[in-house]
Amino acid sequence: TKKAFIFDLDGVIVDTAKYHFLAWKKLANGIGVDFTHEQNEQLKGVSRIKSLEKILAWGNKTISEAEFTRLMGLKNEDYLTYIDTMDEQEILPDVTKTLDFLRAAEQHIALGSASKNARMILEKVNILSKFDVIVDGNDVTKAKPDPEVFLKSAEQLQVAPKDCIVFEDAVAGIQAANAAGMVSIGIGDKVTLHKADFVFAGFQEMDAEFLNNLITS
Ligand code: B16
Ligand code: MG
Repeated sequence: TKKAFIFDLDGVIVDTAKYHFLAWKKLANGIGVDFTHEQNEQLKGVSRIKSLEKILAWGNKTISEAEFTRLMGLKNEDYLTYIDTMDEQEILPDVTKTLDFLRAAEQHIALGSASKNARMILEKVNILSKFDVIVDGNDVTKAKPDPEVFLKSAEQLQVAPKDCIVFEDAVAGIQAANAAGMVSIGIGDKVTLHKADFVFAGFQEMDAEFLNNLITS
C-alpha cells in the first residue's frame, strides 16, 4: 500500500519561527509586554489566536475582542513582510531531497500546518508543487494537539491513519500525530520530542533505508 507522508511547515520545512519571533516581540513590546526566545519556543505549532492569548496571559493583560482582532492583524501584517523576503535558500537541509525521494517512490505527500500562510510560504520557497494535498490553519477548527489537521490530510488522500507518517518539530504536533494513530517522527531535540516514535535532528540524519522501511512496513 501507498503510505502518506505528512509534513509540518514551520520547523520542519522552513524556520519561520524566527520571523514569528520578530513579529510577536514587536507586538508584545508595543503593548508593554516582554517577549523572550523561551516564550517563542512555547508558541511553536500553536495557532495565531492561541499564541496571542498566551502572550496576553504572560503579560497579565486583558483587552477587548476588537483590540484582540486588531492586534492579530497587525502581527500578521508584520510577519508577512518577513515572509516576502523568503526564497528557496530557506528550505531546511535535505527537505527537498526527502520530498523527491518519496515522490520517486510514488508515496503520497501532504502538508499539515497550523499556519494560515502555509500556501504562500510554500510558493515563496518554490516547493508548492511537490505536495498532493495541503491542509493548513484555514481548514481546521481545532488546533494541535488536536489531530484534526492530520486526520483531514489522511482523509483527503484516502489513506488510513495507520498508514500515515508525520514529520513534526513541536510537542503539540507530535501529540496530534499520536492521537491520530499515525507514526510520529520528531524533527529536533530527542528529550523535548520524546513522545515521538522516532526523533532526528534533521532530514540529513535520515537515510534511504529508514525511509524505505517506513514505506514497506
Ligand atoms: P500563522 P506549523 C505554526 O506553523 C507555527 O509553528 C506557529 O508558531 C504559528 O503561530 C502557527 O503556525 C500559525 O501561523 O500566524 O501564519 O497562521 O509549525 O504548524 O507549520
Ligand atoms: Mg512546526
